[in-house]
Amino acid sequence: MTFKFAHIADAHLGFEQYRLPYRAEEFKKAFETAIKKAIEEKVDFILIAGDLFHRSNPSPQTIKEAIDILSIPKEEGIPVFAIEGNHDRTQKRISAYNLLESLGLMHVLGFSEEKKENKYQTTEKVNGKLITKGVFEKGNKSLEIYGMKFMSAAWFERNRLSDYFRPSGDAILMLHQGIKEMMESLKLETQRDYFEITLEDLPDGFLYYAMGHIHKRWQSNKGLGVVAYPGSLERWDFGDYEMRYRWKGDTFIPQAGEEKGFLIVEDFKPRFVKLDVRPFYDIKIKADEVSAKKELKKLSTKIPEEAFVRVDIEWEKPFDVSFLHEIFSVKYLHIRTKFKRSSIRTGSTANAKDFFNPLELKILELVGEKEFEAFEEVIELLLKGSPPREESKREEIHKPKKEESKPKTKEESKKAQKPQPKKKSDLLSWLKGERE
Ligand SMILES: [Mn+2]
Repeated sequence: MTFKFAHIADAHLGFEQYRLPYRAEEFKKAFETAIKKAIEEKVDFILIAGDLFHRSNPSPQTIKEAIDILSIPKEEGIPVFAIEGNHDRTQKRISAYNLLESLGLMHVLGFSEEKKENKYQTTEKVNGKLITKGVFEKGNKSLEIYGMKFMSAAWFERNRLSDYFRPSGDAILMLHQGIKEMMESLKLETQRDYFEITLEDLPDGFLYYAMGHIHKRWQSNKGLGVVAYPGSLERWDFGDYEMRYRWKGDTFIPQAGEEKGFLIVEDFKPRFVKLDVRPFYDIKIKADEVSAKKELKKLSTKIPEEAFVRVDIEWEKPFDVSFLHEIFSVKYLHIRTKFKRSSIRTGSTANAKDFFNPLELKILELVGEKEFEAFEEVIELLLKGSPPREESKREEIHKPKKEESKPKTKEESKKAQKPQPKKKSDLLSWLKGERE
């Protein structure tokens, strides 16, 4: 008799991608479909490896969606084991997961403040900490399911997984972390430095490492165990494309991306189950207006209407790209341009670093990505960033201007006009909380 389970990660319920409410609906649908397919597969249990929710404080509607969907396996008597991800963990004592646990819809694994003892959970003290693990019995076989919510790199500097997670029999370990070897092999556009551990850091002796966090599929081995990431259920961004078209001087080279879905694991061997999700197309072209128009028009016939499309146009001279909206009758179109401009003053190249302070540069970088989701981050930066700026301004205003009337030489005024970038350390020290 073998164990059969579903391994789902990064459902991100409540994520209004590109601020489109219907995308949250689609993320919900994907999760619902995954759960239903898992039940059709007659799994023994379901693992949710973090980021079930997009935020740690999901809206009542999003919580209701989770309740409705997780009620399906509950009615079937299929237990769900879960850990919190970086998106939905909370520093508060009770998270949305604990709420779902109280409703009997899931079993939360990992460090715990209370002893949980029931049919599917047991708690033990390891290294001075209470750790709740899952237990699943089938016939005369027993399986342990260990897990831990997302932990920062700082935690891994002080702790080793093997200090806390030591299997005593057949066991699974569920984590929401990035693994260095994975990040190096995937060459991602985003999430590039999202790793806290290496394969080496994974504790020995587990038969299956059920991973979440990185939104792409990946698989490796650790001892006799399999290390697997199912990836996110829905497409995360245009780097997570279904199809990519790269311009090779005179023609587009198509490159198929990955399918999205989750894993059905039988006898600790994962098998991918595909979900039909909204297609993302990523197009890049470097051409003048006439060729770009012609080639993109040709290409557009290959792209389904329901697709999300990103077009990158690059050329030596700027031109109007509004024709793209006529060419592509798709659900969502994101245009990015990279045009060379003739420099106003010859012999000098403008460098953003000369004009903006580090805070402004960071915000420009975030906002420059038109598809950016970092609104809160920007607001936080602005809020955090404003006091020192305000202070220095105020200082200027209140300072008696002694030398105001003194005429300046050409050289001096030139110097004065050139914005002085702030010390590099300013923003960094503040983000680290080193403000006085
Ligand atoms: Mn995630």
